[in-house]
Amino acid sequence: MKLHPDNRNGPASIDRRNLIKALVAAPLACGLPMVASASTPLVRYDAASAAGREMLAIYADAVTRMQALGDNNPMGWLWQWYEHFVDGTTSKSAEITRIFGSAPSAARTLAGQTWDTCQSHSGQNANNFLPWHRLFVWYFERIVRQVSGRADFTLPYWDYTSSDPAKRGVLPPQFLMPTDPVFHSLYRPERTSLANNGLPIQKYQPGDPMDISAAMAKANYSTIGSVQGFCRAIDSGIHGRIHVLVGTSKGMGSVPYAARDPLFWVHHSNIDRMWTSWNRNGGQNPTTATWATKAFVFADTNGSGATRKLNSAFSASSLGYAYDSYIPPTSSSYLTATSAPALASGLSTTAADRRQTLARAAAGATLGAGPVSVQLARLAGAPRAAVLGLDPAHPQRHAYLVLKDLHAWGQPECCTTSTCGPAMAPARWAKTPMSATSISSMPNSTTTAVARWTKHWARISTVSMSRRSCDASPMRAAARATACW
Ligand SMILES: [Cu+2]
Repeated sequence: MKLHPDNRNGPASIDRRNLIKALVAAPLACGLPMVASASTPLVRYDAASAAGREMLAIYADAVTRMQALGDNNPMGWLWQWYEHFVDGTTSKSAEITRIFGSAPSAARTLAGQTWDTCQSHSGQNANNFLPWHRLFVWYFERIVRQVSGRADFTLPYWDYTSSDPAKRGVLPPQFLMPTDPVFHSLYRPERTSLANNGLPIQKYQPGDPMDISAAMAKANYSTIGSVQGFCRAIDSGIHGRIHVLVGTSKGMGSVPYAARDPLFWVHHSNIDRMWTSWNRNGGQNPTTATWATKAFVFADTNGSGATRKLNSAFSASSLGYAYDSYIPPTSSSYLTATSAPALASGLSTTAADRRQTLARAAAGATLGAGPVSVQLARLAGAPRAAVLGLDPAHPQRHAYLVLKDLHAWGQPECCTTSTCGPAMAPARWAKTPMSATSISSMPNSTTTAVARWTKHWARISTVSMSRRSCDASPMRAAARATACW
């Protein structure tokens, strides 16, 4: 099957889409107030700012102190790491027995309540991801205040999506100094060479892995049907990409080791800032969130346990903090691309939506290390005279390849990337660049990826995909291709 303009019929008539306007109007019309609180919120700073650098020095000292605390201390480094996930070479029960023995104790009980509780990397409700990590980081920050004796401490954020090339995907230098008298504790060896050499971690990745515009433009917090919501888009998108591009399978790149790296916390501070920014830009958290009444236990200051429902973490200001800067609303041009997943689901967002699925693959495909070709079959009724490229006279028209149900079964350290391009196209189109799609790094997660053709092309019958892995871990993924405009 070939999709191509049928010149005998002349160019297709494609009405201008009004969807973009509708999508833009909704979030911007909300006009959320600035962070307001009866008491002045503590401010989390960009790690690259003067205030952020000051906080990193306090942080580095606290990390050293926490590492020196015993494994049985809820304010210790190992404990905080284990609240996220226990060392992958052993198990929670084995570690509890090793550290506490079998005699009952308050700390032993608290370990049982708090360890291995990270959300949502083990099949839990995907919506738990943002509030659970907000609370996890918030209690950690309180512990750092106590350990450091600095009541004014706030956890800096690593602004890896900054448009500043010196910051975009580049670790803060304080994390790269293994022999520095102040910052040595922020270094970990279990990172990729790009990360620990201070180079952009996305350097050899196709496309723009630091682009969060699609996620930030999400209209809903929750995933509805096959339309991914903001929480999942962040979790399986930029969040996972940072993990696997920074860390090896014994570090940030693997859930059981991720929180051992001090970088984890400034990464999640930035993830939390994305959520706060999305809310400020008009994104609404669920109001009927029965899932969010689930309570979790965290270690707090003085080694005590604290129980919190997830929906108590729906606003940063209510927890007493703010950020020194926020991510501005996504420009309307980005919404062109982000609206495509709605199309992929078969849902028509508005009556004015003129987009149409033109072709789809009959079945999913298993991705391997080499290219896998998928045949695109034109749908009955799809216009033959499809304009599937950039037309200077009609800049609003675009063609998309939508990869649905991208699903990775591999271990989380797998760095998975699919690249797409017309495989059987004439030579002059063979190198047509497409934006890269990154499959979630987390196991058993499913996502939708959208790639937009950025050059003219007129004919495509096959899409070629492959995956790349940071290591040799086995991985499978299935993908379905749908062409739309
Ligand atoms: Cu994480």
